[in-house]
Amino acid sequence: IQAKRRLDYQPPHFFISTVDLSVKLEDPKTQVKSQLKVIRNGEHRHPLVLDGEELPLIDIKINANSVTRYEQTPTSLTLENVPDEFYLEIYTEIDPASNSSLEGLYKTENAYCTQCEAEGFRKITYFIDRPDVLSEYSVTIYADQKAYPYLLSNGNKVDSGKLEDGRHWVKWHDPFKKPCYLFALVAGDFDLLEDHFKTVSGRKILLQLFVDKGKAKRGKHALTSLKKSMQWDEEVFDLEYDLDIYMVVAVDFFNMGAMENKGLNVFNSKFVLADSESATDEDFFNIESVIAHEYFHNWTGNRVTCRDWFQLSLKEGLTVFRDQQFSADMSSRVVNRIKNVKVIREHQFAEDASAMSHPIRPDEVIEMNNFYTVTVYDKGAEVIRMLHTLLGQQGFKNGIDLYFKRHDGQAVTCDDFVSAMQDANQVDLSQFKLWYSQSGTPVVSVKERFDDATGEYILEFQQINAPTADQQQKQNLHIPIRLEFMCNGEKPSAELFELKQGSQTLTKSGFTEKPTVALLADFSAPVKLEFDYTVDALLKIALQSQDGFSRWDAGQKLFSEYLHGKTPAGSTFKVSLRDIDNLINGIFNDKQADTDWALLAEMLTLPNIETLAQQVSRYYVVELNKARKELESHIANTFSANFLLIYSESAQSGYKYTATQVNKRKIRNLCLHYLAKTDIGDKLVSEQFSASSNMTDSLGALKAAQSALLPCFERLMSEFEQKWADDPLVLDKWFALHASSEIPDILARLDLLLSHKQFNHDNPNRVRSVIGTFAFYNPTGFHAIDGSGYKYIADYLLKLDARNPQVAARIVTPLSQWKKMDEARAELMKHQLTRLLAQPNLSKDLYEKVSKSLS
Ligand code: BAL
Ligand code: ZN
Repeated sequence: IQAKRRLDYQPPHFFISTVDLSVKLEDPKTQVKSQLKVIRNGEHRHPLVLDGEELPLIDIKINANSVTRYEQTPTSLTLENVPDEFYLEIYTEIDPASNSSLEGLYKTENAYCTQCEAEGFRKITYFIDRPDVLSEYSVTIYADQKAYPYLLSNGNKVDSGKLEDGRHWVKWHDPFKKPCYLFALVAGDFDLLEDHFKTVSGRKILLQLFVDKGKAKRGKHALTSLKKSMQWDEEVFDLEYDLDIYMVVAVDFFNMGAMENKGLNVFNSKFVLADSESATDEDFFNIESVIAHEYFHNWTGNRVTCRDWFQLSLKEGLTVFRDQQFSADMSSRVVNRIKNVKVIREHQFAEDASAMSHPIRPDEVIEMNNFYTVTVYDKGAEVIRMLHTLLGQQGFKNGIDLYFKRHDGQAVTCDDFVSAMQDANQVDLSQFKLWYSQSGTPVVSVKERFDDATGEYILEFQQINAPTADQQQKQNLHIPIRLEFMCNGEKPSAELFELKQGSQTLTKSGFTEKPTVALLADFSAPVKLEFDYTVDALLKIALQSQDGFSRWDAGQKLFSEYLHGKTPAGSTFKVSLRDIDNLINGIFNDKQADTDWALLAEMLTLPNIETLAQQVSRYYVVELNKARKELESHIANTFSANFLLIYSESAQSGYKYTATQVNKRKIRNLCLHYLAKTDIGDKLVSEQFSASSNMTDSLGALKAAQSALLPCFERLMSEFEQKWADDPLVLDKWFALHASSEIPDILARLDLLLSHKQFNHDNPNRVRSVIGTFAFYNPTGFHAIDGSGYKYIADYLLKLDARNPQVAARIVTPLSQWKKMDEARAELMKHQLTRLLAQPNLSKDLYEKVSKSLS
């Protein structure tokens, strides 16, 4: 299996200016006829090579004449000596019902739909399947009218008609040129919700949301979110929607979260459907954020797209940054920042520490689907955020304006993006650009000195860019570091320090006493910080900093050091239980009005075990988990009166998805989480569960019961199961809670879940809720010392890989992160990886991840 390299990029030999597709949907044979206008790019004699995966070819014509001389392989179709400009007609037949990979055109329980990013279009028809080939599409869809009343594709509906045999057809035309990965087709019977959005220039856009029959009520929040997104992008980035119609379809079988196809987004129903009874506040939040993300792609991704897939972060990093800014504006900036940073520290740092380490713009790829990663997406967004920090909002906006002025309608590179930022601001970003090419998590190590006599305070910074699995040589990066200086009795002062060299000093003078410094405020760069904080300094930052993020971060540091001190990993400095008590006392005394409930909840939450694992070179899973549980129990019992008081103060009736209500539910469920670990736990949790009429509080009760191993857990879980027996999307929460339970017979429990009547091995949401949750979020079960957890996952992946390689390759991630484990576990994990690698016909997806993790 061959890797593709970024530096091997060559422009395409041919362009395709127009595509006229006709798709006749039928089982088992769907006919796909495509007429392409092909134009040679420059002067050369290369053959036309089209991509196609396992496509039965029925006929092929050039300028209406059948072609007999061509070369067909399982992945390509080659035509020699073609004219410089011609019409190519290709007729293939495919079987969407048997396509379990959910890539290309596939059939779900009651609808046909497509997923073409990254390279799925080649499973529908032969094409030059790369993002720098932009074409104007016309699409005609034929299907049975009764079963498939809605036939949808990109752009505007231009014609439709009925046929005699109960079938009908609809023709679509998309006036915007696009790469084939943005093509979409959907056919089905849905409930339709409609609304309108009036753009800043006064155009009226029709918004349509298609959901499963009977689910219309659950679609309202998504539609509202869409309108908010459209308005925000006009207000913040001057970006207006371009077509007259915007459609969103929710489907149950979907590999990703959602897909930004031009004018026709396809969504995993999990990111569309919500009402208070069936969805949590977190679901509501995620829907708003994913709807925004896909909408924002219309400019950052669709109007300006990627030249090649190595540039994926061009659109994803930027669009994640935009959706994060949007979410921050819709709710709390600091709580959103904490949420983003948790993802980086928990998942992205882990990826960097693994064999899959790669820069946000990768250099080598075997299977592109493996690079839709936290590095490309979330670290990519951090890189954009650093640009925003360095250039300021206006400078950043000027860069964006220039980017669209230069590149609208083009397929471009990350370099083009940085050039626009650079030219619009007349700054030199050449060193900054290394963030695109260099992988790994930089360590910024800082030492402080204070001269009593002169009042000078000196910070010595050092950046350490250690080799990673994919790159031995590293260079110094341009790292923006926000700092806050705190002195007794004075207003804290903040500043931005730009670390560019290996070692660099910052000298401040005029202090009458040694200041307390909070480093990396707002997590201004995706780095790990090393600094010999004292416990007192951390307590001061946690309780007095002006910056909510720094307060939270200092508290997390105290919790983390305390916990590592309880394991053989040890800690860099001693934090005692008294220090923890002082911290929590301080947090409670500091509690302010309503708006701070969410931050208070964050401050009182211990770092999760996955994040803790990334802070040390060896992950002592059992010891760390035990220490974490004991600390939670200590906090719960020491501060039970405080928790109980807030628990009752934050009670509320009714449900609305508003910031005030959400924040109250958040703190209240956090209190319940701790109170569950006290002697009133079982009673309180049962009461909340019975009284709750919304999913946030019901799930809060179940999670509290699970975490505290309460006797009521099993009973409440079976009540929940009965109530939601016919709602698989809700049952996913139930599946996941069981799969993450730290019970001795967990594998038997998993077997039961897999044989549940609502479980479906072909539905990625179900598979992720059981198998994914166990592998990622059941530390003691997955890492059982006899290796049974690893074997269970490997056994499942061996079966899953044949059906859905993309999902299999995601779930193998925890197994591939064996390097942090003790020798015994590492060996057991490698043994399972070796078993996987020995499997004949292993997918490219799994092969790439497994082989890298073993090399
Ligand atoms: N482009 C794939 C899905 C997303 O990032 O929006
Ligand atoms: Zn995206």
